[in-house]
Amino acid sequence: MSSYVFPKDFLWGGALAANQAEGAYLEDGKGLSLVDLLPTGEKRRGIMKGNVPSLTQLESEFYPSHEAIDFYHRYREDIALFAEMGFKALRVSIAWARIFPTGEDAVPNEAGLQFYDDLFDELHKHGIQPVVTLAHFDVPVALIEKYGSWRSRKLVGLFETYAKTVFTRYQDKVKYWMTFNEINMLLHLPFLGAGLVFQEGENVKQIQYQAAHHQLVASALAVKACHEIIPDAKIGCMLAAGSFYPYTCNPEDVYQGMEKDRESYFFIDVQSRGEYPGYAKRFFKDHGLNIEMESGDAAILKNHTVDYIGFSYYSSRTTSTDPEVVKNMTSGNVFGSVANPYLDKSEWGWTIDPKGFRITANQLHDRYQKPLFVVENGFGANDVVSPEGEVNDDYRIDYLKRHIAEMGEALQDGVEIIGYTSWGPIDIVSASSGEMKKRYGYIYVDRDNEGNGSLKRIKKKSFHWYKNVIHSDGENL
Ligand code: BGP
Repeated sequence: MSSYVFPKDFLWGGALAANQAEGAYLEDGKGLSLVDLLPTGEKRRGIMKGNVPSLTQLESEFYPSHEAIDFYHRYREDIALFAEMGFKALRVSIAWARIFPTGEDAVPNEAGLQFYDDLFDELHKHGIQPVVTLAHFDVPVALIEKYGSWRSRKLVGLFETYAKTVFTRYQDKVKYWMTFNEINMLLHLPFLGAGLVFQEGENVKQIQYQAAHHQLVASALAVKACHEIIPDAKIGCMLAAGSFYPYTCNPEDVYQGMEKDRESYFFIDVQSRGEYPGYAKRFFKDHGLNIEMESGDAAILKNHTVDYIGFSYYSSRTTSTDPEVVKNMTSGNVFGSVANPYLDKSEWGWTIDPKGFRITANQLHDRYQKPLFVVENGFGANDVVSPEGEVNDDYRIDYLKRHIAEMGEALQDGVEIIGYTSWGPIDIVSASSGEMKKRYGYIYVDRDNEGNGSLKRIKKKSFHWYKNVIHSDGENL
């Protein structure tokens, strides 16, 4: 394996989201958030797509995320373990509904603000930089009920107020920010990404792209506020990345691959280049979409572009125009990828493609010419604790090793990468399934889907491996 030495200031670490780790979902004045309503299992996918029968009905059930791994009360212990691995950065998200329980309260919830103050202090105590996402699949439920979430322009101002509140409060503690987690997820899982709920017969595309416009303006306004309030901070966007390969060299397949990539790049083109690309305008026209924009929007988007491109990378994707090939869909992905015969998959059907990581990083850098930040990458597996109390997750080490090696190659290709925060450094609730059993951590958490387990933390084999990677600046993989 490569013996590339990563830069000394490279931000090694891990990444979490509030709703998947904290638990305490109604504690200390927190309001309900959309992710608090998501069930586990079969029902979840339909709801994440916006087919929501009734919001109130969803409230009554128990989900693993309500208690999650109790990071809300145990973060000190967990951060000490991250520090032991040598983390330089921890990506977390702020739960909007901890700060503004209904999304439009006259004053923010002090207990919520205090929680993140304490969390950031604890990180700094260990020399760990917080990297903070403003919205990680997180909208206060009250705003979904009252305004239909991001379909309403009203959310732009409310989000701006929330962003300004946290920038002001944490200006001395947080220097790396991100606006919307995996902003392109809005097109694939619109309830998860933007709190969108569709009624029978509605024009889903129209609603999605209108909501996307609102998020893009809100994101630009957050960039503006961040630059004004914390001049030495960097604020980025966040893309669920992974390039599409054409299944064959048939130009139709190649063209379709380009179009599918653009479905995602569209968001980042606006956030990073500051304007709607021509292909998006054509798409709106061809589909009869009429996106309402206010007169000042173009200037807001143009003048407040992001400082870096944050992205998650788990898999590449493959596309085909041949109906016979399409029949053979890869299970478990939301991007409509067909199976790639050259690549293996995880138990959850996620394609494993380390080389694709280097390709994607190069493409993003070529396209935007801005620093990249790898804010998610990792391997979800159903880990088992041995009778000796050990978790021998060699498969995870193998996945990460191969991906980090390709990231080193990308750096040597001239791609500027600020850091690497692998997903779920401690086991947390899975976003796609809502379960505990899809685990990513270097640290095992004794908790199952039904809420049983002591919540005890156990270091996995990968814990010691990652520690060594960080200590050797990526040289010993
Ligand atoms: C990304 C999300 C995360 C996350 C991760 C892994 O899409 O930003 O929140 O959990 O994927 O996905 P999963 O938990 O479904 O395995």
